[in-house]
Amino acid sequence: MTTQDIRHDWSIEEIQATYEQPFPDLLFQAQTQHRKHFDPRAVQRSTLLSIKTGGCSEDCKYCPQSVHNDTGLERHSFIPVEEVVKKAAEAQSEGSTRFCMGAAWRQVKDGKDFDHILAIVQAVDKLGMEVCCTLGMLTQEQATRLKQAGCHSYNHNLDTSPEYYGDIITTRTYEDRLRTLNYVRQAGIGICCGGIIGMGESVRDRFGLLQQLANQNPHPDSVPINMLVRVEGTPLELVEKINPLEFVRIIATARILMPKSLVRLSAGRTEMSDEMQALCFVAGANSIFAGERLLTTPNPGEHHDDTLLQQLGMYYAKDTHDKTCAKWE
Ligand code: SAM
Ligand code: DTB
Ligand code: SF4
Repeated sequence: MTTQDIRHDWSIEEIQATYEQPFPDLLFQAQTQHRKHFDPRAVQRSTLLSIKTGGCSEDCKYCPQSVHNDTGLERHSFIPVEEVVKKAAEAQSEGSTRFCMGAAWRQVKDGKDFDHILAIVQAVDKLGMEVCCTLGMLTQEQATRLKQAGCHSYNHNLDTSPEYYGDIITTRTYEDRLRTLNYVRQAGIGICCGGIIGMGESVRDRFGLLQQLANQNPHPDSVPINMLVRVEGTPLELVEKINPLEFVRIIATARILMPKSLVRLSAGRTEMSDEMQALCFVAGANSIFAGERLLTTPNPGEHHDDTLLQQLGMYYAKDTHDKTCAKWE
């Protein structure tokens, strides 16, 4: 295998060979890449907030917010700007450098809802935090307006391989996702793009997802790797839980394929042991979602995370742009 760091031409066979190495070799390779580009002790901290909850028309089989899934989730329309700013300021005082706001939409519609989003983005940007949004599909013009309002990053996941995608979502296509990602890139907004592991996909599907992510040029700035949160009332409620070591291997492979991207250990941490999370950090994960809640499901919470990082001799990155703390270059 070639050792050139940044590549966009990974074949499935190369990804498989990377992933299947003996565990010590895989972790050594991942750590080596990680240490070239990042402080291995620093973890970037993001806080999530659902600003419009439930009632989404898409049929994503994993999602508690889809109208197609009977999860008993309470719907909420928009949170007022002042309330969002208050929550963002709290997150900042707890050590988060990025505030990520999610809306349960298939796509953004122009008009008063989008104007409200733009006002929120401007207000959170003024706090000096990185603003991230995840709102569903966008047009080029909407992406440009988000950028102008101060949106730093846009989360839009590919979720799984192109081959397995249709088993999980039928109301939109892989191409729809790629199109929005292109608009976001064109607008000069950072890309946050990853997927979900543990939805009943094959290991080859996981390689397919990693290939799609790593062959984007440039690589996504951040890559959220979610472990499925099996929510009651979704069609994936009873799917088998993924083997923790397979998950760690995926994190390590993502780190090797995308050496300069933030690899975010995202949903599913309440079901991970501290030991599993520690292995993920050693494998190259260097970002988490903090707080008691993700969008609608529980997350370990500040106290647990602070204690864990302390035990590991690790710390939160003070500023994603602080080169002594997050990125070394
Ligand atoms: N509606 C927008 C969209 O789908 O792009 C934004 C919000 S959506 C909840 C953001 C991401 O959360 C999804 O792309 C999916 O990867 C992740 N997600 C949703 N439900 C999840 C679950 N039960 N477990 C793990 N990740 C989940
Ligand atoms: C991402 O990849 N994971 C976050 C964020 N992007 C928006 C969302 C996880 C959601 C988990 C299910 C929930 O809490 O509703
Ligand atoms: Fe959930 Fe987003 Fe899918 Fe809607 S588009 S069902 S909010 S993941």
